[in-house]
Amino acid sequence: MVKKKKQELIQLSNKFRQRLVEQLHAIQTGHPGGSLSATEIITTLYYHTMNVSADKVDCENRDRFILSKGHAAPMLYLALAEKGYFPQEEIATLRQMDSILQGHPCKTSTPGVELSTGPLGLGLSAGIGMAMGERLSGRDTTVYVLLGDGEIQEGIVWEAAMTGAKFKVDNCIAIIDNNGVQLDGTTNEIMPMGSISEKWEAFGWNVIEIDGHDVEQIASALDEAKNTKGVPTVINAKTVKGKGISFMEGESMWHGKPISEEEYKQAMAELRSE
Ligand SMILES: Cc1ncc(C[n+]2csc(CCOP(=O)(O)OP(=O)(O)O)c2C)c(N)n1
Ligand SMILES: [Mg+2]
Repeated sequence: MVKKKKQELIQLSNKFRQRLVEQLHAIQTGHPGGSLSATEIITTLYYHTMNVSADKVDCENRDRFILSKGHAAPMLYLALAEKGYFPQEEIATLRQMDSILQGHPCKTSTPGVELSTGPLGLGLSAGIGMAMGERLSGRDTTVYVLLGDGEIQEGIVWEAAMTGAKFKVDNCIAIIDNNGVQLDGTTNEIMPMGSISEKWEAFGWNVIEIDGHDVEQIASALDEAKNTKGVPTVINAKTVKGKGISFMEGESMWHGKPISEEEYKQAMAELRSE
């Protein structure tokens, strides 16, 4: 990756973090932790990897992104607004009645959202189906599905994993935001999963392990995944829940907690000094 692109992705990620904190503080609701762990992944997908454009929302040849961990919607909305899918002013309406930006992604309300999500576990099954449809249509498109590490405890994820391997769905790329934390504890406390990478390998997937906050590693893993044929790829991205804000990092409490005035000031000071 050229230096300029790397800088752009890092700066955008920081800008999105600041906007996220501003907005969630303003509305006193929403999910900061899982939005902050997914920041670089979503930014790199939209600003480096995916063939998508706000001018061509319905273009047949577009890549698809599914935010299976739908509670990280605020970060997705920031990336979509910046790309021009809807005016930036809409961000201020987040989670309000009749807003186009609901607490979880809604395909029929928000331009650029490819699948309504929120109930965890469903995105990969839908993504595998979409990717198979794309392949049948002869289009060279890729479907990217972002899952949480707590989310993959859902049984349907493993049905999708088996299906992806059986039908060699190499145009569907799964990314696990592996922050080690879920809603009210660590994944080890709630439901220990052992080695996530070994589990996916056992289900027949090509596995790439990366630091999910390093934009260069994310970009090259996504390239490698796209070039891997005959087998689906999952990127096991090690991340930190609440990344970038010291008092939120690794704390399940910040899965979905309102940001107080004092916390807001400290968070913004930390992000601005980066
Ligand atoms: C089927 C279902 N069960 C429970 C929930 C409530 N819920 C929302 S987020 C969450 C924790 C998710 O943890 P993880 O997948 O690790 O997400 P992240 O750490 O990235 O925020 C839970 C249990 C839900 N949305 N859907
Ligand atoms: Mg998690």
